[in-house]
Amino acid sequence: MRSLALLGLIGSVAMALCSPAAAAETEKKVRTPQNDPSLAARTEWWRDARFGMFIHWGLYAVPAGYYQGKPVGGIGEWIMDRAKIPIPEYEKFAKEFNPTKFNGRQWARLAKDAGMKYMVITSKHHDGFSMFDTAASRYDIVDATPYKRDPMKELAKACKAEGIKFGFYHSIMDWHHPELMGPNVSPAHVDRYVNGQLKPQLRELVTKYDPALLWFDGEWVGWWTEERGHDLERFLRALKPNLVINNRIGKRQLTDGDYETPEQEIPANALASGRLWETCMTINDTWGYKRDDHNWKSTADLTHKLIDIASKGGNFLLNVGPTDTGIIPQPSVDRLRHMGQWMDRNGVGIYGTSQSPYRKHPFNGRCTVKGDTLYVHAFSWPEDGLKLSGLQTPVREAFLLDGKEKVGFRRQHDEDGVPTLVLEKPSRLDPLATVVALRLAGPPQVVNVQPVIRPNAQGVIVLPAFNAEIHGDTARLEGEGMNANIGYWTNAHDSASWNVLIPKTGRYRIEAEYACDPSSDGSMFSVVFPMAPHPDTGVKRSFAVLGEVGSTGGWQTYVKHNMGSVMLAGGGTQTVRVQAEKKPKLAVMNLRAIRLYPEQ
Ligand code: FHN
Repeated sequence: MRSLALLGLIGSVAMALCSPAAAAETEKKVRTPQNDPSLAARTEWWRDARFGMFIHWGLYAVPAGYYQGKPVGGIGEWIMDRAKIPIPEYEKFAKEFNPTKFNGRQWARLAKDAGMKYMVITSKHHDGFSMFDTAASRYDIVDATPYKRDPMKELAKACKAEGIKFGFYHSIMDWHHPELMGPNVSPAHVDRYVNGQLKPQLRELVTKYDPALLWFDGEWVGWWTEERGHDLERFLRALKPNLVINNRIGKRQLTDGDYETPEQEIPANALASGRLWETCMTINDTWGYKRDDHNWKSTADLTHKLIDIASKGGNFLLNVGPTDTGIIPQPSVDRLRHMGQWMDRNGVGIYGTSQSPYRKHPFNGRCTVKGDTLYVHAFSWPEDGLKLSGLQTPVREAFLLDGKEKVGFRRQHDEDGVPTLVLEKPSRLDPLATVVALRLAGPPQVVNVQPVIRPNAQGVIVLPAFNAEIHGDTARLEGEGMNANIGYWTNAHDSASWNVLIPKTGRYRIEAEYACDPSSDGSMFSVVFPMAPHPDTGVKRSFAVLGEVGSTGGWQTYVKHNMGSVMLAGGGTQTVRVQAEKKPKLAVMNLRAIRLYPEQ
């Protein structure tokens, strides 16, 4: 009853917020569930869902990556642009589009079997072709193809039957309107498109198919403005107040829509702004079907991505690109079914969970949280036990989510005196990820400890990427173990740091192991060491060793770059930091490790 009453309260607050003054107020602020009760209420199902199916399906599935007998590079749904296909030529694909093998119930059932709780399908992509029956254009699947049926009606009904929330992807940019192309689009043309097609079609989508979510895209065009985005959002909220809408309805500002949409990438941490977010990703390399794209991600990789995203409080919208006959490629089906079997056993550790208390996990895996339960998702398990350093809350019991086998545990302190829970290796591990539920004495409290790095047997101090504390929203860890690197370092203000024990004062040669693609014009960085405070003023001091990043031939072609030797003060633990000293064209570098070699 409490939650119903709460919902009632939020519902009434939501109505109050729909007044013009309140709407104007909302448009100006960073909107999060914490500061916007109506956003919290309408996104409750979405935040619980965590996992959804993205579908890019349209005329581009007919050429499937080829035009005039030649392969066309890039993502399949961009073939009209990449191959510079004139509109009349592209329209001819409609006469070949006849998805007789389409079965909406099969697609909805696949999403359900995969453990996905919602589906977002292209009602209209940038090519301007409408995949639903619309009165606003004859360039649609019913009027322009031999199929003559509306698959969206069938799919919406099937999703409802399978308990899958249904949503549309709708492109603002529209290549079927030449008047909207080029640098000087007149506002009158935009008004005619918005009032003559965009809004009428969105009204049709909302009133005929009752979607729970609208996923906008193509908002980057110059003629689409922040104000037009707010106007469109007001229009839609008036049609259906509890519609979940992404940030691409505007210009991807923190004040646009209900959530952020990182694409083909996973943020390093939960978003500092507190905004909801969803990573959308292809299962191979293309959104729309391409007959020659066989670069399928492994099920383990996809499952680890889902877990990583959930551990940061995000959603995973994983894409499939059906063929022009209406078939979802078998490699996609196989992966989704395999993920679904894992979700059947372990979905409790994903659905409705919130972000991990760890900023950096002290083991190869991730955590999620629900109330007093900490879910430990282990990608591998050391023979001598999985160490959860920093967990302060007492553990009542530990068991495998899959089969409820009890998991033994003991408490100890690690070599830095940090309280550590050691989980004994279970009798069997899940090849995708083994999940242990820890029932705690209360909500999990952890000390986000960073391991102290000591010299190895040869006296060398190795600062690897996987042990770094990464600061900022763009740079993030890629890969696992010693092959991991700090990548996506596109913001020069991001940095990485390590806690290091330098046992004695001495001279050390510094080496950086990094990679940098020729497409990025390299960068400058520094390795910063603390110094003793100024003897008179006590002011904290540090010194930096500069390094230059040149092209190494590729983002995964690593070199060991000698940065020279310096005297380092020994004694206690100190923080060593790597930071950019020049704004990169693309990214600072991919950093695998910093090494400090003692010199006699
Ligand atoms: O240009 C589109 C692309 O075709 C695809 O739809 C992705 C997935 O959301 N979004 C845009 C690229 O950012």
